[in-house]
Amino acid sequence: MARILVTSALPYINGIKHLGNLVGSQLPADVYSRYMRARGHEVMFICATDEHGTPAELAAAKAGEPVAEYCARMWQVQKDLADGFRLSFDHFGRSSSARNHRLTQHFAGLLADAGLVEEVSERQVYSIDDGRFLPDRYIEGTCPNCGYERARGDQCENCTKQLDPTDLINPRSAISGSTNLEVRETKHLYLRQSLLRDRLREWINSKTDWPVLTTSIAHKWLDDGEGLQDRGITRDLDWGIPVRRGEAPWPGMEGKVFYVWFDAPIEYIAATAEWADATGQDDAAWQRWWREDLGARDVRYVEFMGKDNVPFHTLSFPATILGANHDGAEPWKLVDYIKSFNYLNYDGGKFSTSQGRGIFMDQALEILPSDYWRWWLLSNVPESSDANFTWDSFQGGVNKDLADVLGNFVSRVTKFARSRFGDSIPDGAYGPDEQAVIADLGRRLAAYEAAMEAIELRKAAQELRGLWVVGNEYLQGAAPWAAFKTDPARAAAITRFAFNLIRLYAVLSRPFLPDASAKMLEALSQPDDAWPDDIGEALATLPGGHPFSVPDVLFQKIEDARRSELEARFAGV
Ligand code: B3M
Ligand code: ZN
Repeated sequence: MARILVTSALPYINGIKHLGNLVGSQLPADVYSRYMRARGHEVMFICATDEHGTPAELAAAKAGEPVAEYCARMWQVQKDLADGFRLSFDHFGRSSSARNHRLTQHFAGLLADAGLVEEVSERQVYSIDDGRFLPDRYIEGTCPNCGYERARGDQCENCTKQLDPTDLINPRSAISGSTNLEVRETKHLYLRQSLLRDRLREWINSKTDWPVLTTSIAHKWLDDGEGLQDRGITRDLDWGIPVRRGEAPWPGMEGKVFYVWFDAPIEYIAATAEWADATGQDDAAWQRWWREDLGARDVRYVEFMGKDNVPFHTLSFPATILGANHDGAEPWKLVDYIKSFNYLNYDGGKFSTSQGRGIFMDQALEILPSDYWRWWLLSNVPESSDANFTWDSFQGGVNKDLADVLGNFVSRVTKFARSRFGDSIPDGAYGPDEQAVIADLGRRLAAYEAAMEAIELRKAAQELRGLWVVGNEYLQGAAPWAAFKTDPARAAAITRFAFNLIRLYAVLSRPFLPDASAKMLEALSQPDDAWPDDIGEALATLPGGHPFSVPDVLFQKIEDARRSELEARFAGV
């Protein structure tokens, strides 16, 4: 049994996330966590809202609410949606927690003690019309790297380059749109990441099994030298974690807060501490996940994120972790594997919050239950390239995979058995046809497991579907409804085998389709639901005489008229 720490990129607090956000971190992290739990491993699955910085302030201002109240309200909204999508976090924390305040200040102190923090008098863009500095997202302009016209002050979302507000061409205030800007001096703390370049390079070079998407982005910014420029880790903002050096004040930094990208990844750790607090445990309970000297050496730490977050997780956050142990102070856990994703597009274009284009998490759940979305999103997850959501493709995935293959199998078997054999599974011994299916399923299960271990989720979804198809083809060929007329004993054996297939599918599908899986197990009166070691044995679990019920239809088909109606409704303005 292994110990696996899983984190999903923390969704910003500034609004409800769309399906592109969901499929780029939280949902794949959930499937992986569920799978690893099912395999008997000890899993800690952590997520939280990312509440600081300019996105939170701007969104709260727009909503006309004090930022702290806005964040508390939106945390609950995001938490409810996460529950709705059955995201099985061990803890869904808040980066504004007291734990994160303390831990972020603690890390800053360690970095300062190691000589990795310097005070820099820097030139920041000041908006004369807004009467304030414009850090990060408070400023927009043209990316000097790729020419994208809506780059933000901290990063270009088009080419992923990390930016400084003063880098932008044609800058304007994101608050007022004003271009009446000037550059003023202000003092900030800088993390001297450049001193860690060699260690970071060595570390990244050692990660030969990482997805190319992850390492290519890391190398792009590592090798051009710019990604590891020393960067400001403080801001002139009110909302955030006050700058302190551990527990001590930091002279000269009064009234300033840490930069959101400094405290957000630390929240992965702090949220684990929040979990320990919430479950009435002591510090040792969370430290054994994060501190190498306190039990975390045998933990495998896997991060999930969209590609725009990769620079911060391959360079900035590791710089914090490595820096904290620069002179052997505190050995915190570095990530072992970073699974990153491309973008999901909506009908050939970007999802857009401002234009109401695409589907947001709340809307999705109003239309159909979460399993429908989980299945389409995961079987189309943007792993090797960007993916594209269309209603046509969604309808196809739901109708063909879920309704026609899995749902239909469950319904045919249970209804047939009810009409011929009553309310318990008939008994019967398996023959050569069943043995052939067992051999085929054994090979396919191995491929499914290999894909899950490698976190190749699109492939895993295909393998899972393949497993369902085998059952359907078997049932079609064995035709118990025909056999019943000539050889009822044979029909009984086929039926018993088919019930065992339902149980097997419920167990294997659970990481992808937790609700459907629960319904299938319920229809089988909650049988043993352990992951199969041996397919032959697994398919002998349910004996003759075991009670069952006929479940409600597992998956409703999406009719053409409904698809057209949804297409029109979400086309945007
Ligand atoms: N909140 C960005 C995003 O939602 C950011 C991730 C933080 S992970 C520590 O894409
Ligand atoms: Zn760019």
